[in-house]
Amino acid sequence: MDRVTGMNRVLVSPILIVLGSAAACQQTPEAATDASTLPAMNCPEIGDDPVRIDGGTFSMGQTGMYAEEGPVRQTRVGEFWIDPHEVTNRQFADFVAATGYVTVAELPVDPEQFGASPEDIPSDMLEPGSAVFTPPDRPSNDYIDWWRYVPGANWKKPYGAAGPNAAANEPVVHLAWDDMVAYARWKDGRLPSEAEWEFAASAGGDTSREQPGPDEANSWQGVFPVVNEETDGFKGIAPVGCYAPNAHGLYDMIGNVWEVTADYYRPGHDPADTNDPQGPDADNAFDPQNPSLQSRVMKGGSYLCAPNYCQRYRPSARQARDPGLGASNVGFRLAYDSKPD
Ligand SMILES: [Ca+2]
Ligand SMILES: [Ca+2]
Repeated sequence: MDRVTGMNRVLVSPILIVLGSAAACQQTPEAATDASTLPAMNCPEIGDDPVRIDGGTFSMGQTGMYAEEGPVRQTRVGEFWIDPHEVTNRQFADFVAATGYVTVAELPVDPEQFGASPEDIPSDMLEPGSAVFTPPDRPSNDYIDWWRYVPGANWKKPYGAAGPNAAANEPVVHLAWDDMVAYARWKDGRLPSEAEWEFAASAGGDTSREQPGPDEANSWQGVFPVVNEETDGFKGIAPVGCYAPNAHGLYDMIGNVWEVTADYYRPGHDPADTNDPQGPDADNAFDPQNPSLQSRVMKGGSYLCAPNYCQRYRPSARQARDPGLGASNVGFRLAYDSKPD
């Protein structure tokens, strides 16, 4: 059995440094809603077989929402295959069992990555862990108030060592870019390009500014980050497949967890790059919030997207993702060049 080990955290976001440590926080991370308290939800068992997406041309991008989504241009993508749902903990556990892989969030933390003296770094942050959504007890517009670095949080323990184990049919979270790539190689797949993901998510629909309703996707109802009415049935992550699939038969493209794509991030699209675009080169990646990082594009929004915050639960919406740090609302799904075995 090969033992595959994730790369060290050579890319660490300044966000990690400014995140408060869990010990300094009065609140505790929220576990997913107890299934016994949920309204009746249609969460059928769904298969893992990838779906073929015929190539085509579509209007990629959006105007009138966030500036980074434009310009709209007719964009072609070729045929590809894509997972019908976000990669689940069950699927990732199969990978770990077969390879012995250890994720970045489980590895020792190198103090040198912070660029500061070890005595200036909170001790919690020198322990393996990940970023966990922790709702504040007062209204806030500052993400520092609801993201905490939680030692012991990783894909197996999404809310930290004292929390529940990861549920088999929920999407795997707390992975770094290298972890996703390692899983993709094991599955003979790859992360989709942003254009492929957006083409598959829009599924022939018109570009819309509409956010999905609570019966359409796992998002946040109420005033984020304080009031979570959970009228969609889930306070946090939902198992995959609880909401109706799109016209391609793909579940949870919008909402539940963000999905990382292969493209490097920079604000806006290159208007000339319309034939199976792959995003900017690494040298041209630019994440305004983390200028020192080569961030990736993530798509679809998450269970934390609300009408008053992060109106990015739409196919054309996009956000930059730190490649070296996982989070409790970020996952992925794979694409394939041909039908997988
Ligand atoms: Ca929800
Ligand atoms: Ca999703």
